[in-house]
Amino acid sequence: MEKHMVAITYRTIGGQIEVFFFPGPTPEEVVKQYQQLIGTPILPPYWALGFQLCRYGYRNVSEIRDVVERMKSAGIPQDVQFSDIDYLNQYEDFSYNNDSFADLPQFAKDLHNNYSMHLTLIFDPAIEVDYAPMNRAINADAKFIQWPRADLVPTDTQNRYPLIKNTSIMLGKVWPVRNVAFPDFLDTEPKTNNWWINEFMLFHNQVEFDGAWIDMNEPSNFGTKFRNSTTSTEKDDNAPDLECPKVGNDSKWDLPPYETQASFFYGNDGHLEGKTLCMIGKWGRNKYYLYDSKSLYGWAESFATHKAIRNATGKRGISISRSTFPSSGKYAGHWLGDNTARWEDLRSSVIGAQEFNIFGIPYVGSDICGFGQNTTEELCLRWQQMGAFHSFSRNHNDKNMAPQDPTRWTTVAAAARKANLFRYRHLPYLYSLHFKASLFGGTVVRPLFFEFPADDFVHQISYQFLWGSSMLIIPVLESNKTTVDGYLPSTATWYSLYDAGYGQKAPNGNSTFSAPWDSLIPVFLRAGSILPRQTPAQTTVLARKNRFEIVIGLLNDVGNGHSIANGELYWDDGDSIPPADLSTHNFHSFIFSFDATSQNATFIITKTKTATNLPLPALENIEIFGYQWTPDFSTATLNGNSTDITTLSTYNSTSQILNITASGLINLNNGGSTWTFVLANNLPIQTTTHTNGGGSAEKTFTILLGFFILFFVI
Ligand code: MIG
Repeated sequence: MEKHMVAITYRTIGGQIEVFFFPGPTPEEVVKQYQQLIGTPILPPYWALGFQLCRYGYRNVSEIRDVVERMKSAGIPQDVQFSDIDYLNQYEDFSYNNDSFADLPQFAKDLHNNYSMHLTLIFDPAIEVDYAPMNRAINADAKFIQWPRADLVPTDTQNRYPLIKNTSIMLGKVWPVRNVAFPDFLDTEPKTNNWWINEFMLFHNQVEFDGAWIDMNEPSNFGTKFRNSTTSTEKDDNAPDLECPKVGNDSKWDLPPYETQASFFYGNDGHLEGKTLCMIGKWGRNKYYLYDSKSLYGWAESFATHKAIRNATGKRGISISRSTFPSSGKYAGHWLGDNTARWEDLRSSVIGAQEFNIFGIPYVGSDICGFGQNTTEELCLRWQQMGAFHSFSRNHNDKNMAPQDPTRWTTVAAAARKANLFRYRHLPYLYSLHFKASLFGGTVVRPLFFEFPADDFVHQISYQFLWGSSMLIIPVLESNKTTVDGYLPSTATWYSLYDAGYGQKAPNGNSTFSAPWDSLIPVFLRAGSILPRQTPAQTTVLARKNRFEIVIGLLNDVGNGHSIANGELYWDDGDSIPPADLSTHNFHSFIFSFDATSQNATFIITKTKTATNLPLPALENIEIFGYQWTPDFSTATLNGNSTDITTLSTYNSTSQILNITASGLINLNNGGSTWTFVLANNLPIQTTTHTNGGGSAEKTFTILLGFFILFFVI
């Protein structure tokens, strides 16, 4: 590879810069080294890898019940249902609307008990200042972002609220009718976080939610008067706008000599305090100016909410945060924010998910079908197909937009069903990738150049990606297509895992791949890989009870006529809270290896760690691509004992797909730590014994006779 010179220019107006160099040398190693510094990513619960549905603007619970029911009737796997701020009573955290959402507590129970599903609710950081949670906060001495001195407090506004009138809390204006305060998640005491955790617990006693969606945590404020603006954003007199100091020494935080690039890009009204709080605000118990630390707000809220969701639910839980910072991935996942229902947004989401994997936040995805503006049937279909390959896979829609859940169009429903079923079948692999990232660091959804850094061509590829090292995805990202152009790195061999040429070798280099609406998008398995999979179901809770399966893409002719492949599986209960040191968590891990020659095939499973009280479904299906010999099913043995695979197993010499299937084939629960499965091939006929070149009937007879004699000898 060429060597490149890189130059970076920083213009600073304060602060402190720390520069770290990670030697790699491969990109994946750089990410792992980076995560040694910032922490490895959180392990999501297994259900959080299921498909999720949301929209802004559900009018009531029965509307949500309907969509969940429609998804189920359409057979589209779904694990999580969301409710946006619509559920709240007057947009106040830790409340729900007693009219339209009165049924929310029962709905949560029904999701769990009748659907095996989970519920994620939105929580905004801003707390309305005159209701019970604020009262408890004040009583607990919880802190909020505040003015650094009492003389800066706009007393007119402050005096409106008995609970806080003697405080220096900086009041903003977000969704609630009256003013709001922003919890001080950097409070070191940590009274604020304890109060936040307690609110989650109290609210969970009412509504049994499973996940937390933390939005607006940049922090976002609607009513901050722009300094040059004559117009006010003020909507009603009950909640005056925030105004930052504009003159004198106090103005230096909000009127520095240069502002951020982002504020310039925002246009004429773009200033540091625009749509957020004043930079003169302080938190960390009056220790840090927002000027220096504002970017940590979402991080700090993620840190607190990670604890809150676990304390409230007693389970692993998950949070999704809009604002993140390095090391946020240790506590939360991320959605890529408000996109628009446009093809360019679908495309940028493919890049966004790869970037957040590089940032150490692999639990990431976009608003499938697009958030803003009305989507189209075709865009939504292609987005569902692609989004099924992002770890956080959620369809989400803005308030006044037409419904876009996948059941809205029969074509999209069919495509989403198919894509989700494929995803669910391969979740044991996706989960293992997350498990490994949590244990050792690294990416889950991976750019091609991470796996093939020496292949110059892949450095230009943004719109394809991998799951780990073994599965390559080529999404369709343009309208009016029934094919997609893609590139398969030529230093590897690839088998199709999708409709066109399933199980067959795919051409290396640049090709045009078939991708009609009713097909999966092109997906390929890297030769030399073994992926664990599982028969899918409507939810992951149900799928986890199904049989395990294995798919093997053989790397042929590696030397001495061997064909080989390797893989692994990490498996736990998927829902318990793991210890801080994940390596001591209760989990199973297995290594798979496959080695075949013209003589026979040997598949070895080695258990490298055993969990207690965690029985696994049996492995009952092994599908092998690129198998070049005709196996003799009657010879199958497991740990030296004959095992009957003859009834359901198949081999196709044209496609070279070997499918070994038997009920109870490999019981992964029984004692040992190694399973060795051996299958002999039908040996080429020994021509020396047939000098007359006898016909095939004669050969079959000879072979049968041979077995017969063998049988007698035994
Ligand atoms: O002012 O909660 O990014 O996903 O639907 C918008 C309503 C507030 C922004 C989030 C979006 C969410 C919306 N929120």
